[in-house]
Amino acid sequence: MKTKYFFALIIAAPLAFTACNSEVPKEKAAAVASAAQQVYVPPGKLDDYYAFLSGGQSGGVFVYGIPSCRYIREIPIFEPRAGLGYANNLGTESYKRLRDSGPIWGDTHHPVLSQTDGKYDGKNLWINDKANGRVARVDLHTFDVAEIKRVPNIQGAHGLAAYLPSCKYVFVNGELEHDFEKNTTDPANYRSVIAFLDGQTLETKFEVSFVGNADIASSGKDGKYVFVTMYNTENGQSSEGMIERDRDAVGAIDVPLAEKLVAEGKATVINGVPVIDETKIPGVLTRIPVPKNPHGCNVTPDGKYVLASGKLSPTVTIIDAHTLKVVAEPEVGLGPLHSTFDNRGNVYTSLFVDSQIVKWNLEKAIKGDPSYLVDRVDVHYNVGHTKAAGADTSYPSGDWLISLNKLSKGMFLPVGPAMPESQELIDISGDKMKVVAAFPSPPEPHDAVMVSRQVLADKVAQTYQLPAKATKLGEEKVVRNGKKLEVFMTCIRSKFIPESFEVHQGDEVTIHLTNVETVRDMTHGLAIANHGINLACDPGQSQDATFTAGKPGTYWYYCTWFCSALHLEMRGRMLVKNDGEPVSDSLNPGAVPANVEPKASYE
Ligand code: K7E
Ligand code: CUA
Ligand code: CA
Repeated sequence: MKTKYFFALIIAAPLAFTACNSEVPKEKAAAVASAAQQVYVPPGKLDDYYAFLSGGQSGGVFVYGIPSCRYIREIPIFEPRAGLGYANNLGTESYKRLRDSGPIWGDTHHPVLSQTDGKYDGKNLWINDKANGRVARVDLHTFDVAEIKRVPNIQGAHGLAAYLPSCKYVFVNGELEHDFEKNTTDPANYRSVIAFLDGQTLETKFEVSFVGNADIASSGKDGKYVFVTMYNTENGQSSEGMIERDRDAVGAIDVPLAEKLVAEGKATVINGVPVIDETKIPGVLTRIPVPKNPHGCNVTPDGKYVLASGKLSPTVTIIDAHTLKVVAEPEVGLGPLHSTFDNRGNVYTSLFVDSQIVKWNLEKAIKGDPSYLVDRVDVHYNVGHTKAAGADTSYPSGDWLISLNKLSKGMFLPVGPAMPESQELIDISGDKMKVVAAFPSPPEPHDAVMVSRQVLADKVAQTYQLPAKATKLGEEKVVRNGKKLEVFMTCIRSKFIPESFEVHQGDEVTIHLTNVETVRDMTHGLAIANHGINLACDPGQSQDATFTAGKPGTYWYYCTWFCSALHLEMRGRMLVKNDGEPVSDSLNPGAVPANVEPKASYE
């Protein structure tokens, strides 16, 4: 598939196989060399795809380059990340946004990219927090969290998808049943909801409530139905109770009908949200019976079918996405969890129990052609989600597929009793699948989404736009108000201004730090010795740190990102005075000998 790095590999491959892999038999060595060539992206060259992996209990998203499998960055979302200056400090906006929405931990499962005309548009990435009923929006111009909102009435906000084709809503379904109306503990009152959120503001516009639960979500492509798998139609409260029935369901929600009912005032407002109770106003939710306890829910790229992966059944149920009739139920292997698509009519289903990806032909399976199974490949080990490039859009690319494996066993150097999760990259461009690489990740990716770098090429910002509240160079100041001190500070290579300020022990200090750099990547951090403060301030960004000044003495603040040859000199002093000692509000009190003006060189 990729030949552009062929020459580099001619040099690299023999080295690799004589030095480390002498046990690889000759015939295998050729296959390994060709796999290495496919994923080798020389330093300085860019990958073809961004892969966004949900972080699971790490609470954020990890960005990798494909095909090199190189880790590029982390986007912390539902958990403070002090090292990145994210939500780690009282003063930061990220802290307020996260705190206002609930606990400072989250469990991210399903990254979803925004689309226009059936293609990724590179604007937004949405992700759920299963643990605390929240959804976040990441702005892909900056790869930064733009919004986090609590979804009323939901527990276990699990399946997440964008309502297609418009993306005017993202919708999220509750996996965990509870009584959000009367707040009783009586299982007879348990409901779950599917919540429809404004794609930009994430305000919950309306919800559909029902008995049982919903697990994984996927949208039809024509603005009518959205689909969810439902494994607890029993409304069971024990694992036995949840597997009583032979068949559970795929739920199809008629969105235009739900909107109409809301507009007609047929919904009940619960905790500020109009809720259509499906037990009282039937018709909005159609249950399509499928084998017991289905998991993955995936609409085909052409929007014709929705597939429910069997999990406990070795089948995938194929449902006509318009008539809602089951058209086929092919057997694919043990523990089918999720399905994804290429551009040639094939489906790739993850098999958790078999530890395999199975490739099968959709039309053949529907026609009952016994040759519908095309290929299967072993993965390592116990695959959960699998996702092919572009598979959620109308135009899958058909080249790469990621297998997100729950266990890595002996794949990597042992690092104690716990081992990393593992992803494998599979070339699906040919008739046969080829596993070409494996890469570990922090815990615990559930799902991934890949977007071509071209989509984001002209979208990713070089710097932040200075916000209105930003301190301008030359307008730095110290403002004292009783026990509160505000320091309006700028930073640029290689200086903080002011380079010192005075304060009393116990005063509440807020530093408003603006990075006035205009060059990409010139991040400056602000750490304050012995005060637990670390900001990361990217070019054009303004960040606030609020803290209480410690016992009297000198505390240096310094830059935490190695930014220039004078990085180490990029520091200043917080001078904490004894009670009763006078404090100066001039910039840089006592910093330089009298009548010498501080003069900064910003080069
Ligand atoms: Cu998408 Cu892991 Cu939340 Cu399946 S879930 S594996
Ligand atoms: Cu600024 Cu280091
Ligand atoms: Ca069940």
